[in-house]
Amino acid sequence: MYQVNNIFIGLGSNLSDPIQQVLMAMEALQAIPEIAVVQKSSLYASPPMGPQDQPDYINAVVELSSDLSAHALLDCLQAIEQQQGRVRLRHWGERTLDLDILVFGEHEINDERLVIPHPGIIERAFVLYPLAEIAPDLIIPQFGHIVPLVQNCSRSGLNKINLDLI
Ligand code: ROI
Repeated sequence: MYQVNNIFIGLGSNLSDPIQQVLMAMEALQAIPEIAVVQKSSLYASPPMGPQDQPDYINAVVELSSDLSAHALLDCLQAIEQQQGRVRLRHWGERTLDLDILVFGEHEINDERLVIPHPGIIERAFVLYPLAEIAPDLIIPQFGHIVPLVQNCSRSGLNKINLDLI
């Protein structure tokens, strides 16, 4: 197995104490022997994309290195979602925890389980801004350098959270 660097995971929650959901998911990732958490973004609050009659989200991005395949990593992410009691009430609706593989090194994957790079990256401020915070030089396969992507994406009410105040 060889190590893949520049793996980026998006974290999101808007149910059951979202800040704790995201922090616990970061710890759960750190506890997996085949995964090294290289960087963690700040936490961000954002209004929902999708139906507006749901709570605001907490979002963050982490950078990993791992010798897992993308599909084995997805299995790990889904196990963490389940351990944290994932519920998802409706399509584009509220959820306890969402963990998405945004970027998997240079790899491009498109099959029934995974589309990588994640197609939502470029239109989602709650993904792009935390990603740019920790990887300002990132070049995303298919989408290019992160700087113009961020410049073309309105913040849409995204706010960095100061955890010292909580
Ligand atoms: N909206 C925000 N702000 N953050 C999310 O993580 C998020 N996740 C989703 C949908 C329902 C699209 N909306 C979101 O899956």
